Amino acid sequence: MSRQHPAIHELCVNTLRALAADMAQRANSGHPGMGMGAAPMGYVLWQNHLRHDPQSPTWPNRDRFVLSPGHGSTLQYGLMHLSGYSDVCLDDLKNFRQWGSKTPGHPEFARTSGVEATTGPLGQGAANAVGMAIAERMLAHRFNRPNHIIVDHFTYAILSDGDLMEGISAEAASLAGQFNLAKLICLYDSNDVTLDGPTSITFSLEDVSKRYEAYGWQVLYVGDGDKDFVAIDNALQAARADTSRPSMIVVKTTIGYGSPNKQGSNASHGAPLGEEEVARTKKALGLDPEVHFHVENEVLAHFSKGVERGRAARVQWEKRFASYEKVFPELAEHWRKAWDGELTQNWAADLPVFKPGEDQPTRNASGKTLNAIAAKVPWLVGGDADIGSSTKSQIKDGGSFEGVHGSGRNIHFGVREHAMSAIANGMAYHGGIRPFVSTFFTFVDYMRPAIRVAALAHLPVLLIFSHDSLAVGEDGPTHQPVEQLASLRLMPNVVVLRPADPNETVEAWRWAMQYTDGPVALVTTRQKVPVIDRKKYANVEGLNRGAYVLADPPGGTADVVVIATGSEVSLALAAHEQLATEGISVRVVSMPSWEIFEKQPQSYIDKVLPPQPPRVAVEAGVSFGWERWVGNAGKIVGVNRYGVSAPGHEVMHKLGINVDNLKQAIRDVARA
Ligand SMILES: Cc1ncc(C[n+]2csc(CCOP(=O)(O)OP(=O)(O)O)c2C)c(N)n1
Repeated sequence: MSRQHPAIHELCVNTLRALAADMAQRANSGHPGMGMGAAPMGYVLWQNHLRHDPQSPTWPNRDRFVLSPGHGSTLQYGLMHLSGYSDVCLDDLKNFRQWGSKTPGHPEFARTSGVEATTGPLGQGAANAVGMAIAERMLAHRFNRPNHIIVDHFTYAILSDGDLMEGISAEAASLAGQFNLAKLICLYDSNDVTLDGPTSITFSLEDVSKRYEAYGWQVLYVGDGDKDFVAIDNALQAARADTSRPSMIVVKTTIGYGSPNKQGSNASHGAPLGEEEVARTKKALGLDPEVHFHVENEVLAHFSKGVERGRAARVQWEKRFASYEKVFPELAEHWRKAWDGELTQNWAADLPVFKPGEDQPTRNASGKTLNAIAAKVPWLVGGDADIGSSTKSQIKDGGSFEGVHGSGRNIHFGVREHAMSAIANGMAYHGGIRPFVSTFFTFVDYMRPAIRVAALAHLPVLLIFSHDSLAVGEDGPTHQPVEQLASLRLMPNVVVLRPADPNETVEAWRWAMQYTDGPVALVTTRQKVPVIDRKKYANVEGLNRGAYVLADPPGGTADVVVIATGSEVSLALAAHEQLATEGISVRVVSMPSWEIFEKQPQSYIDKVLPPQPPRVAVEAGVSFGWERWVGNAGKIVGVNRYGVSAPGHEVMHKLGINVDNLKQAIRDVARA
């Protein structure tokens, strides 16, 4: 950091502060305080360390930057604007938080080129950054060769008091320490203020530095983060120099720095300063109070030096990659495929096929399928929250991930479901990797905030769940999901797949691997289910349409259509056969995925579910939502209560998920 020209540093930082105040003022909403207070650390990081190139925002070996307190987006947009990102020109700053703008209230991945992660729900970004750092290590291990280093970047994140209060950041930091993720560097904007007031009322006893030291991080301290740019720079250098641990730089700052009446208080946190206060602030910062959204040419010229460093790094990397490509053409081809998410031609060549009689839990079928795919798709990696042996989500011979070199394809997340899910998001943001994560279905509730972000950021994360119903049995109601299917189906852009049998499980994996527009939840059983005889019943390819006619009565006209998912499909088939002897003819529709089915042409939907006859739905979960498919004339066999600790088949039977109950519902609607 140049000590000779402090004035230009100050001018750059104050320009960022004024832009933050102007953006919130113009929008009449937003959070100016953090953008103003964290401007020095943002400036020093972007100017002296971050290797990025606004002309090529997605070059693979760029450093990653995550602004975990997304409410401080004024800082991110200011930095992007001064660096020359075409998506963040001056008009975009003026359109902050407006309909269709590239500068939404909180940073949104894929909306604004150069934004690496959707942040806003506090804590998520902290875990995303850990995922990015894991991805970097994994790709480094897979692709780097002696004298041919093509992956070696840092992941930087700014965190706030709010981020550090959220449990997810603790889970993620603990893992980052465990994995020695030395290329992860966090800057903590420690301003002792949150939304409602000073942290003395919420966060004063905890010693964050000691906590991070205990996690195995290097902890550095900057006492005056408002003015001591050299200290911030020195800390960043020390962080980069530590090759054995992640680093946390605690930077003491003043929220709303520069505002005479609001700095240091939550008054500057989440509301515009007010026109007069903005003017007073600019005056205090030595800027012209009359002009808004003003950037001196020398600021742009100075910022271009930081950008030039990143551009040079990118150009140099491209040269390195060109020579890598010559020496390792096959690896380079793999690299391209991994980044494009392009599946090799034979990726599905060895998928298992299960014969009738090979009854097994769908979790087992899932594990076999995962392994068949993993053998062909090396960028499929993931892990579990300490129950991979139960969810059958381990890649055999894949090794356990360790972060020093990045070897191993199985990430042992430990009992940290929330961080696991957000870390997988970070890996997906990073690129070059297709991540999966896994746990018992009932614990999806511990992952929901991260799944929601994955859905809205369109991240292709695979969520593998087992133990999907009351049939979990003896572990009891805490472990028996009932409302989880309905609650996941509620979330826009989450595809839920609950396969009926082992072969539908294979097909579900085949579908999921080819889908990259958002998270897919694969929901499997703990208990054995029969392999459906496809000679007798319809082909499994019907899964690709979300729902399909599995069985029709011999004559073709049904008295009732039964719709079932997962393990209940075999109950529906039993009812179909048994009721035939009573003269009631039943069509069975297997509906592994609502979301895929509802996207089919109406003609197909009407063919599978014609307006007549009436319908019955059966699923071992709450009936909520099934009205949509069965209509007013239909019936739903579901479970609108929590389960019981007892053998699984008994719980299912006694709570109504049995053939007799289903047959009775069918008779009822047939006669109505
Ligand atoms: C999970 C979550 N809970 C609550 C909020 C609402 N919220 C936004 S900012 C904030 C307080 C943030 O304080 P801090 O992180 O220290 O930011 P600063 O005051 O420094 O801007 C809260 C509670 C949120 N964005 N995410």
